[in-house]
Amino acid sequence: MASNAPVLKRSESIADSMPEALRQSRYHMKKCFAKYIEKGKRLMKLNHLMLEMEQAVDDKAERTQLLEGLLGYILCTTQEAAVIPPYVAFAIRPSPGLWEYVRVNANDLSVEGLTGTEYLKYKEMTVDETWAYDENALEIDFGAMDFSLPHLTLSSSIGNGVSYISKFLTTKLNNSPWSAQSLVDYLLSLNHQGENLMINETLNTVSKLQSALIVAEAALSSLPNDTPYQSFEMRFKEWGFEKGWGDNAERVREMMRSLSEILQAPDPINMERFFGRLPIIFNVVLFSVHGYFGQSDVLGLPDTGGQVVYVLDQVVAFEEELLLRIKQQGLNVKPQILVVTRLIPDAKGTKCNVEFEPVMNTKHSHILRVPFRTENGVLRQWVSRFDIYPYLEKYTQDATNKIIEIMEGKPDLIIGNYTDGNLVASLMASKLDTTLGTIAHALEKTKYEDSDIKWKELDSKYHFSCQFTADLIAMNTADFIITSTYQEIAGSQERPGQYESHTAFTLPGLHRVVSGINVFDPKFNIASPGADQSVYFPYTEKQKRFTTFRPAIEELLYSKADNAEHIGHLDDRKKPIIFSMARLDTVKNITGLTEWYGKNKRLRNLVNLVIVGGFFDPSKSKDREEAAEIKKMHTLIEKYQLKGQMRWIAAQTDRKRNGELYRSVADTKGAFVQPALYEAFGLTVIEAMNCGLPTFATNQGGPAEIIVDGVSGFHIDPSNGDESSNKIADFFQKCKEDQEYWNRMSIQGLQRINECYTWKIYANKVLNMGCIYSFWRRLYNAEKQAKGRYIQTFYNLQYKSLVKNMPVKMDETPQEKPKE
Ligand code: UDP
Ligand code: LCN
Repeated sequence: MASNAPVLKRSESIADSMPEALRQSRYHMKKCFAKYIEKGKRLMKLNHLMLEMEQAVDDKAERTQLLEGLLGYILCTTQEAAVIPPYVAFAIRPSPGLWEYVRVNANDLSVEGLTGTEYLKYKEMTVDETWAYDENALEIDFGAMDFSLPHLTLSSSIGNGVSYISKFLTTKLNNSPWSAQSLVDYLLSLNHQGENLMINETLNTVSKLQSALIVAEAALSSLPNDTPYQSFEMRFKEWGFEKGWGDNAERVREMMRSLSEILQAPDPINMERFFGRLPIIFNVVLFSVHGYFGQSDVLGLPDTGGQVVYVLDQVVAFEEELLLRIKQQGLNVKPQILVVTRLIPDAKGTKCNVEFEPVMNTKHSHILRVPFRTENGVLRQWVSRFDIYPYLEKYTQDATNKIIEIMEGKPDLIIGNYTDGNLVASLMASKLDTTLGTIAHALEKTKYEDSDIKWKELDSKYHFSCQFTADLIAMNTADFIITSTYQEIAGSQERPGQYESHTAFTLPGLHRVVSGINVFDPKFNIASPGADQSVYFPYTEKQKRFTTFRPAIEELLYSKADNAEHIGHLDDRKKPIIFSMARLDTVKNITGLTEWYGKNKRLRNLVNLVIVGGFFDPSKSKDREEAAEIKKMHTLIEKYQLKGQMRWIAAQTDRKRNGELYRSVADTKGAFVQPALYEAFGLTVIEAMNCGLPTFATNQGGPAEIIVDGVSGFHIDPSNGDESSNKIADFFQKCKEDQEYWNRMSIQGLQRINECYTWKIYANKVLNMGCIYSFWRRLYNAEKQAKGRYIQTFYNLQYKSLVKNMPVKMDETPQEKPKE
């Protein structure tokens, strides 16, 4: 958009202002709209609209003037347009989360506002007119169930759910005695295995609690700060207080003061802190269903990327934080965390056939593996995440029984990961009435262009009809949604977020989602993950480095011969290395990076290229996309004659060695490059930055937020290979001229990590969410129940019938006993 473009007044809608904008350039616009409709009905993206506008308005000066006006602004904020001659229906997104729909009649340039539903119908007409005109087509409207719930209004506040809720609760408690009593009732309900915590029935009203707090605070004021709780426990119990306030007089006093203030005149900061300290969460279940999920030898297997790393690191961070909180609450309780995944009998040398396994670096956390069962017995082989849906309902029942048996009761918090884990988590949470958080590391919908409207074409391969339906069920069941970045929820100025793309979409012939999820819902929160800093630490920390890997890494990077682990070699080892590591999915664009490098002579003269990912024989890949990418890599290596300047290393499974690999690349004064077409978060980006490796990462998705361009690393545009490869070359050129430049970028990357991307920050935030949303769901119980009924209907009537049509793997064997 031109910098001086007139922006709409806040009060004006696009439908109000567009007629005037069209009138200003009526002659050109008539030509332009004639061009848009000349090819008949179709769906157009912004680049098509712009291209055809350029063709219609061939005078450059006129075009520039036009683009600098209001019309330019409207066009630039258009995401797509459905052309049904003589109409062109626009989906316009003036800012993150905010959409407007209008239709323009190409004959007379008249403009009318459309509702979201009307726009979706235009979109459907491009592929299926019968469905679009069907008055009884199924419409899914989760928004209709949410009308009485509070919502954010500012795009800039999206993702700050906890803070919004704290403010909202503050106002509610200030204005209504009913809410204060709800808080008392909630405190009364807190217990651990039937033993009361915080207060008992003696203090069952606001006024009784307030009076008792005054007495207790007076008693505490005479005690030294470090007086253990046990020494005044009996007296407090007589007054109606139970354990959980703190382990010593100081902490109990702080907590009681906090509550007194909340009951007198609440403020949001105090509110958030108070909830974060309440003894609510002891037992947590994390679902990460599709495998392979293991602690070693799984990375690099299909479907086993960052999610496994994330969940394992997450458990360690949760356990540490829970142990600290429980100690400070003065309780003697062991937390339990179960990571629940699938047991795969054909485990391919991994431990994915082991039922119960302690999580490394924890004391009380375990992996529980539950097999997929069908009427023929246990399913032995791995199943792609796209084909997993038929097994999930039975899996949920089996997993729930097993979890309750192990935990001797129900968990306090359930967290799902990815579509399958989220669906299972929602079914279980609804059944047990437990607080639910969901995480979608990557929602598939945005990864494939027009995946909604083209669902019929894609369904046999990807089963998106099931996936998107399952995603909606999980998002709407969740009490809170944990995201890694703002982008994940509401995208950027230019691009809609992953969740935002579920606001309104349509699967013609199946259902029209008029309100799938609202990104202004306060359930959305941002908690970015970190990287394990005992593995990914700066290359400068020489005494900590894993020197035992040196010979292996030397061989991996520099030996001359091709073998099963690497192909290609580096002739000039004095050159810095640009390094990338990822699964060989199309979206990771590793082949794109290889091509950019191949084409850019200047870059080739400055640096070598090292890639880690996939393996070399496409016929051995079980993954459809991976096989295609492997073939492409071979073609590119040949085409650009890369041997001598490029090393391609097969997927690596040893995290510690990978940590040392990043650092070895840093030793060469190289850089990490993450060229993905879209990346939800991008763990490799923060791993590299933790190792002090300057990083270039895609501007599409999470990395755009992780890195401040030119300060803590660099953004690259995956759709503009020349610009990106030149940006990398410029960096290395500059490093040659200014010896300190590389060090500065390395240090600034590390600073960014330590300020924003650590597991400690993450665990603290997420457990606070668990606590505050446990109360929130109680407060809005009636609304939750009503929505639950709607979700249940959707699940039973729609999801289950979709699943029935999916193939179930047949080569199963009778139930066998899993290894202990
Ligand atoms: N990884 C690995 N070996 C490989 C490729 C990737 O160990 O051959 C690890 C990588 O270090 C990171 C994770 O897998 O921890 C990938 O996470 P990321 O978020 O970058 O991408 P995802 O695969 O989850 O989409
Ligand atoms: C899945 C992805 O695609 C990545 O972008 C994330 O970094 C990873 O999960 C962990 O959250």
